[in-house]
Amino acid sequence: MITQFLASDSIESMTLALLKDGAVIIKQLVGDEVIERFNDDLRAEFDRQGHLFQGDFNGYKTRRVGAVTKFSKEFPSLLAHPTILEIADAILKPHCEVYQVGSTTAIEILPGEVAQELHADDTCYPSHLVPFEMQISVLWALDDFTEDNGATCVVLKSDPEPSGTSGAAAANQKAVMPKGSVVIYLGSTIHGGGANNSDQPRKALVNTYCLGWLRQEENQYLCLDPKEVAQLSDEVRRLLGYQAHGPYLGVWPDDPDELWYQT
Ligand SMILES: O=C(O)CCC(=O)C(=O)O
Repeated sequence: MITQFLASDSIESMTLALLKDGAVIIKQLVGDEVIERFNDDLRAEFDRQGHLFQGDFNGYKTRRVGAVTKFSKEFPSLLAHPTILEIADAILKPHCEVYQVGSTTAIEILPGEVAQELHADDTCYPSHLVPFEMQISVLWALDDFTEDNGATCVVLKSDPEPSGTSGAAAANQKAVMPKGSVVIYLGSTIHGGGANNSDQPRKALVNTYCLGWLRQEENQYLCLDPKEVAQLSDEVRRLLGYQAHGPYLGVWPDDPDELWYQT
């Protein structure tokens, strides 16, 4: 079973379980009002462009919206949620100066969708070359996730795949959780969207945080207009990649941090 935590539990216990099992759930980390505002922000985009990203991997009864910061004023409160950032600090900061957002994707799995191919998110990098995690994924439930509506399927590292099992059957756990909860998984954790055998859509928002010296999976500099970036808080701008990594990577002449490195 994916270990479930409450927001009041210690970050250390969540991080240890995440490293051991590959995935943890934090129940109802944000209230329904946050999720409702976020769902309202996304509805028009799911309907307008969600079908454009259908295919063998994403599914043919699933709608997706990328560049989520562009479409939602509520999203930064999830992206920079203090509990999430404390966990990202613990997993990623030992391997970089600063980490950054890798990708932002809203996913609506419609009734009748089949289970997604199982995969690890860090296959966008040559992750086999390093002995540590390069990214984490944080998937927020925008609806209640149930046994049959497409809850994310996860292969727990602590619960090895039984011999002879492959494909969807190898995903031994489902992230069943109420709306407003999150399932956090490591970049190397095998997982996939579940089959939706219910009569209602299942909505989620997944974003990754990756080491600051990596190329971002989704190009935030092209996703967002500079005027939109200017509206964001300093913290969110930095998370989106608008900061240098140490003194030598991603530098620019007007970098406000430049002096910091000279002291
Ligand atoms: O929708 C989900 O539950 C997971 C989606 C996913 O893993 C992906 O598309 O990479």
